[in-house]
Amino acid sequence: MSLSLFGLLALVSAVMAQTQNCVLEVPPNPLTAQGLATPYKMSGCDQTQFATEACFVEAAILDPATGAIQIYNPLIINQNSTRAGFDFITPIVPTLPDNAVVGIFFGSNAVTLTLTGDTSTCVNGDANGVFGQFAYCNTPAFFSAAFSAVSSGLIKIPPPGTSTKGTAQACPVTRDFRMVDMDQSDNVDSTYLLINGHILAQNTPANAKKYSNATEFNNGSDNLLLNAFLSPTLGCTAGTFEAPCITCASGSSAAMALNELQSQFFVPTRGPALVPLNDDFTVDAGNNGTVEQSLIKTNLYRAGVGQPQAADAANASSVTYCTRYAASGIFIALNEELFTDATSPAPAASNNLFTFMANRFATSFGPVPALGCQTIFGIDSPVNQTTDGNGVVIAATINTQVLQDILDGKILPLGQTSTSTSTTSVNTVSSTSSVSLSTSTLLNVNVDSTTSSLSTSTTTTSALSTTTSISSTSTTTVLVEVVSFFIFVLNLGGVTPGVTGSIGSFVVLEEIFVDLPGAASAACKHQFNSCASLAGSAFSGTDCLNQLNSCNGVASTASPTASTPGTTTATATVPATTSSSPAIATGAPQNNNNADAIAPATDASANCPAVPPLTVSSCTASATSTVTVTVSAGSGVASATGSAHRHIHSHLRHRAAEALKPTIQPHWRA
Ligand SMILES: *[C@@H]1O[C@H](CO)[C@@H](O)[C@H](O)[C@H]1NC(C)=O
Ligand SMILES: *[C@@H]1O[C@H](CO)[C@@H](O)[C@H](O)[C@H]1NC(C)=O
Ligand SMILES: *[C@@H]1O[C@H](CO)[C@@H](O)[C@H](O)[C@H]1NC(C)=O
Ligand SMILES: *[C@@H]1O[C@H](CO)[C@@H](O)[C@H](O)[C@H]1NC(C)=O
Ligand SMILES: *[C@@H]1O[C@H](CO)[C@@H](O)[C@H](O)[C@H]1NC(C)=O
Ligand SMILES: CC(=O)N[C@H]1CO[C@H](CO)[C@@H](O)[C@@H]1O
Repeated sequence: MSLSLFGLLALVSAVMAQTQNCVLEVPPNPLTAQGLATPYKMSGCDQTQFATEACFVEAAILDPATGAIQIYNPLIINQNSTRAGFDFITPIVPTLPDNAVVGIFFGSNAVTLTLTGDTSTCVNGDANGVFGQFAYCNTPAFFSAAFSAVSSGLIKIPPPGTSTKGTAQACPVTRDFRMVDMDQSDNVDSTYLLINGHILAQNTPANAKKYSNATEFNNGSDNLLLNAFLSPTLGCTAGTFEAPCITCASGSSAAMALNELQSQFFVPTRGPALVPLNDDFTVDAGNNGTVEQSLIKTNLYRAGVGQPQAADAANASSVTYCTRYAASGIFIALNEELFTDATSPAPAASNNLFTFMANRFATSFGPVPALGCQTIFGIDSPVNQTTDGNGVVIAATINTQVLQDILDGKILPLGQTSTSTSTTSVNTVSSTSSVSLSTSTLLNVNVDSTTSSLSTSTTTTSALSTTTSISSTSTTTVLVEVVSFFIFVLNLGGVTPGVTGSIGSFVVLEEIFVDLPGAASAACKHQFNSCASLAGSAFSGTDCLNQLNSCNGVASTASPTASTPGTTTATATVPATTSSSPAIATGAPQNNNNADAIAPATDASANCPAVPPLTVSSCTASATSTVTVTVSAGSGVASATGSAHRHIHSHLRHRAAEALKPTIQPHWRA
C-alpha cells in the first residue's frame, strides 16, 4: 500500500493541470443507518482510480448516553453503469443507538470534491468555492456532543504520551505543528476493496477474509502517517485512539473524529495548529487567478473539524502559523537518525521516513498554493534536498538555524520590524497570546486593557512592575471587565463569558435563555470548551472538568437581584500546572449590585505556573482587581509580530455572528 498526502497530491495535480473534479451524490437521510448503508454515487471521477480520483467517506457515530463511538465507512461506487466500480457488494448496515449523533467526513485524492444529493446537513465550501478535497456533514453537532460526553466523563481519551525511542518527546497529535502539512485536518482513514478489478466493497472483516486477493485502497493521510509511521518510529503507539469499526478489516480504526478529539484535549506544547487563513483548502480563487484568504471559509472548515472559531483574521494568522510551523523542520532534524531507519510512506517520492518528512515539510512551507511561509519570511527553502535519477529524495539537509531564528522572532515577516524598544518583543507577543486565549473565545467580554510593560494604559500601569531584564522577562497585567449577571471566579482557560440581557431573556454570546441558571450553565460550558481547547501540558482536561463542576454548582443557584447586570473586573488566565488545582484569578466586583449571582472570591493569590510555552517566574495577586504575572519566554517561542494591545469590543460579536452564518445556511457551488 503506498501513501501520499492529500495536500501534496493536490499540489502535484495542480502542477500537472489535472482536472479531476468529483461530484458525490449523498444518499437520502445520510445520518441514518439506512443512509449510511446506501452507496454514495460518484461522477466526474472514477472511484477505481484510487491514487488520483478516489474519494473516501468516514462516519463517526456517537451514543450520547454512553459516550461510545463507532466508526463506519459508507461505500462509494461509480454512477456510470458502464464503468468498473459500478458493481458493488451490498454494504453492511450499522446499528445506531438511540439519539445517535452522526458526523460524516469526506476525503478525496482528486482535485476537488463537490457534494450533491441530500446535503442539508453538509458543508463543502462557501459561496465562492469548495474546500477542495474535504467536506463534512453534521460534524459540528458530532463534536459538540462529543465534547459534552468528554466533559461528563463518558468518553475517555487516551493521552498521547511521551516517545519511548530516541530523545524523550511529547508524542505528536494531528494538531501538532511538528507534523502538520500544508492542509492539516483533512484526513480520513477509510479503506475500501476492489474485487476482481470491478466490484467495490467495504473492507469489512468478512469481505477482507473472503476476497483476500482484492486490492485494498486507502487515501493517504496525516492519520496514516501518524499512526502507521511516526508513532511506531517514535515509540508512541500506546497513545493511539481507536474505536470499533464494522467496515474495517481489523474491527477497529483510528479516525479523523478521534484525532481531532484527542488533539482538542491534549494540546501540544506549542499550542494547537488550527486551520489558518493560508490553508489552501480555505482560500478562495480570486478573479485574476489570485488566491484570496477567507475568514468565513476558514471558520467553516474549522467548525467541521471541531476547532474553535477564529474571532478575527489575526486569530487565524498565516504569519503566526508559519512562525510556529518552523518547529516542524527542527523536529524532523532532531529525529533524523530515528527517521532515517524507518520505512518511507511513499517510496516513489523519498527513500526513508526522514527524507519523506523533510520533503513534505519543504513543500508545505513553500510558496502558494502551499502555505507560503517561505514567501512570508522572504527566505529560500530551509531544506536542501538531493534526488536520485528517478526524482526520489535520497538526502536532505534542514537549515535549523533559520527555523530557530523564525521561532525566536529574529527573522520577521518581510516588511515588518520589531516594535519593541527597551523590552523584548518576544515577550510582548507571548503576553498577547496569553491574553487572546481568554478573550477570543469569549466574545462579549470587554477587554479594557491588555497591556504589556510597553503599554501606556492608565488603567493598569499602577499594577505593573516595570520590566528590567531586557532579555527575557516582561510583566503583563490583564484586566478583563465582564458585564454579567453571573460571575464565576475560577478562570482556568478563560473567564466565563458574560450573561447579559434582561430578566426573562438572558444572553450568552449569541444564545438566549429564559432563566439565569440555564444561561449561567451555558457560560460554564463555554468556559469549559475554552479550557479544554487549551488543556495539555500546563493543565489537564480533568482540571477543566473540576472547574466546570464547580461552575455548574454556582450556576445552578444563580439568581439576579438587580435589573441590570453587574460589572466585574477580574482575571488573569494563566493556566496552572497539571498537578495543581485550577488557577484562580481573583474577581473583585466593582459594581456589585447583584451579589447573589456573584460567587465569593475564594483566593487572593493567583496560582500561576506555566503557560506553555512560557515560564512564570513570579506571580503576585492583589485582593482587588489585578494579577501581575511575570513570564519569560521559553526557547523558540514567539516572534516579534503583532501588537501588545488587543481590544476586543462588542462589534466583534456581530462579526463572529456573520462569520458563523454560513454554517447554518451553507452555500453550495452549482
Ligand atoms: C461512462 O463510462 C464509459 C466507459 O468508461 C465512458 O466511455 C463514458 O464516457 C462514461 N460516461 C460518462 C457520462 O461519464
Ligand atoms: C480472487 O478471488 C476470487 C474468489 O476467491 C476468485 O474468484 C478470483 O478469480 C480471484 N481473482 C484474482 C484476480 O485472482
Ligand atoms: C486583475 O488584476 C488587475 C491588476 O491588479 C486589476 O486591475 C483587474 O481589475 C483585475 N481583474 C479582475 C477581473 O479582477
Ligand atoms: C486564537 O484564539 C484561540 C482561542 O480561541 C487561542 O487559543 C489562539 O492562540 C489564538 N490564536 C492566535 C493565532 O491568535
Ligand atoms: C545544498 O547542497 C548542495 C550540495 O551539498 C550545496 O552545494 C548547496 O550549497 C546547498 N544549498 C544550501 C542552500 O544549503
Ligand atoms: C493520495 C493517496 O495516498 N492515494 C493512495 C490511495 O491508496 C492507493 C492504494 O493504496 C494508493 O495507490 C494511492 O497512492
